Amino acid sequence: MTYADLQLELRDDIAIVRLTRAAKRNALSDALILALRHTFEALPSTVRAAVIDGDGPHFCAGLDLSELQERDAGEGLRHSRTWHAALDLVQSGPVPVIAALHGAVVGGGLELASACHIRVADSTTFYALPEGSRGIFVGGGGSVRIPKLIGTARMTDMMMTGRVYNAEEGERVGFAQYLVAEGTAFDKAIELAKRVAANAPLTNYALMHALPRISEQPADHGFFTEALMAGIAQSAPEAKERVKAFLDGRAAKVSKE
Ligand code: 1HE
Repeated sequence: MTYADLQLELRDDIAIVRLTRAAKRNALSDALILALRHTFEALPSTVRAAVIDGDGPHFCAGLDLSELQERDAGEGLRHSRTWHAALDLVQSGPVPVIAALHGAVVGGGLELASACHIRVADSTTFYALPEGSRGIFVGGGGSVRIPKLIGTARMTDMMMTGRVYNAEEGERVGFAQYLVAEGTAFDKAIELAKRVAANAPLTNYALMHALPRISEQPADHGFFTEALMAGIAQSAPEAKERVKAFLDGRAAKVSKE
């Protein structure tokens, strides 16, 4: 399947999903949201991790505002749910996803980045939620995901005052886990994706599906769910082999280099 504004490239077991609508700053049209959804639904089973990247000077300018004009309330609600369905497949789909950020990561672009598991930002990155000044609200899961990264107070401030965070500030408050030099976010994302892809699939599954649930459970439930997940993970043959490899001196030690 090919799409006008999205490219899928496979490099061994890494999928590279690239927004290719640079002339419109990778603004997310309905067609592009659908393309994202279909791409993550149909990733080949050989893929172990994915990287999302954007062509041109900006990662993503958010919702395609030219499509907003004609919707009534019911259509707006259904439209928001199409974003939820697509971004849920990024967050809870087949594989861990790493966002390679640069330039504008704004509005729905920030919602897309927030659905990824790891965010790598280069020094040109900036984050904003212009929904506040456009008279609208987030609709792509931002009110659920963004407070988990930076807290409700910071998100409220961003939307009420139009505050823009630069790359350093964005890393400090928790938008990105990695901050790298200009033009190097993609390479760093690929490097990380290779490491993620080398994990036992059940470990990645636990991190994508168990950890977010556990962190929202009351402690007593969380401890129990953790114990269930730990029991399942360590009983897998791959876990036994990896532990044996370490004990036999065949696996890498933890190193601060
Ligand atoms: C767009 C969009 C867009 C650019 N929808 N067409 N998002 C926003 O409110 C952000 C709006 N965009 C901007 O503030 C700026 O475009 C950027 C800071 C991202 C980039 O600036 P710059 O100077 O590099 O580009 P530009 O000249 O502003 O834009 C280039 C073209 O892209 C131009 O079209 P052209 O035909 O005149 O060349 C722009 O109109 C077009 N463009 N951004 C449509 N967003 C699920 S709810 C989510 C709610 C939201 O995401 S609201 C926030 C929307």
